[in-house]
Amino acid sequence: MKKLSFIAWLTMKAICTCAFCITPLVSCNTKNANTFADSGRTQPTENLLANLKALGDSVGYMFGHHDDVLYGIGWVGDSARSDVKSVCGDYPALLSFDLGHLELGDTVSLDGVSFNRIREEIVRHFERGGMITLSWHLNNPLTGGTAWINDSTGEHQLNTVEAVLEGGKQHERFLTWLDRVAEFLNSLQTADGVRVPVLFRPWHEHTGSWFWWGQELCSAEQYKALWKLTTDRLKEQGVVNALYAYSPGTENGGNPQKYMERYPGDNIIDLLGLDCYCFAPSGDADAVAKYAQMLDTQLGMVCKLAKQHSKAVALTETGYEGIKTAKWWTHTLMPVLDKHPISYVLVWRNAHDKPGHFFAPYPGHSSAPDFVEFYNHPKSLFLHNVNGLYQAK
Ligand code: BMA
Repeated sequence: MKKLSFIAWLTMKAICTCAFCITPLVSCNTKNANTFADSGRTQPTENLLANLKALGDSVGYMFGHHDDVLYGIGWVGDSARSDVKSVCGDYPALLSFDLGHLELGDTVSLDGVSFNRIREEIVRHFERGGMITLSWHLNNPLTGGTAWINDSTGEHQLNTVEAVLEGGKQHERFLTWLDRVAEFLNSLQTADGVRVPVLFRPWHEHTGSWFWWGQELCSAEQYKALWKLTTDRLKEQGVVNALYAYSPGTENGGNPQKYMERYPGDNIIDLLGLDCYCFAPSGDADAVAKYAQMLDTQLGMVCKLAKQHSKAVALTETGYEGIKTAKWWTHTLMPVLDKHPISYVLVWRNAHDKPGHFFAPYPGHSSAPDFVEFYNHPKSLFLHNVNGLYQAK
């Protein structure tokens, strides 16, 4: 019932504000799909950005899930399957994937999925009208280790960022890593040659010190230079379909100066994000309430900054591992999201091979009925609510 009335409402919104055209996506594919905006990016990429900015302010927030269509609880590699869809009947509006190990020239990602499959799912989701975001848990080019800092090998003492910047001893190697990412982004095309716009979100959670690009492992200037090197190189390699997201963690404690301390600049970043998780391993109500409060403070700050800088804004990663309270979706997450003009909320993956490591419900999970309520909420947008993401307003 709700979906019918909601679509009517969305249509009205489209008529009133022209924010979201309900014409099918194909019309975008055939007409000005590969025309370019002044920025040098494709027009649909710029349209996506404009629509992201408008979304939060008007209709609501898209729901996203990492690796949603690749695997879930009790399955891996099935076709057209999604735990989210199995629970509520619709795909997430936003799908997220990770490029970790692409830099090595591997054919399979750090989470065991082939990059060919990831590419196929990206194109398929674009053709369904949905949005795609990409993270990158790349290895450490200095030590050969993972993206995560290994304390026992003394990695905390090393400055890998310095080593990959110009003049550093891993600079050349790092350029080849960036070129592999560029090649992948450039390969994201439909059969008709339409480039698929994506939101790229490298160097995330840099305010913590668990990745080699983290707070205590490089200076602010080096971190900003890393961003500039990345975006310059991707552009040089012909990438015209990427938007860029900045997504610190919550370590700033709600202080906007601290949030912006390592901001690479308005000319580089398109979307201000936030990675903020609910840590309550045994379902402790106080810990859950504390998360809601922190999320509220943080989103208030990030949304204000996004307005000041004319950027899109999103909750780029969140979730409650194992979702230990059955009403978490409508009692904890939703009331906070409703207060802030974000364009999307993304929850992390449902690992098929790591028991308990899941952030979206699956059929039979105790929070599944509550997730359906969240799905039925007018402000939460799933795939069928977002036609027109790549079209001009
Ligand atoms: C982390 C965990 C890891 C995974 C990584 C990249 O948060 O989910 O198991 O390898 O993200 O997807």
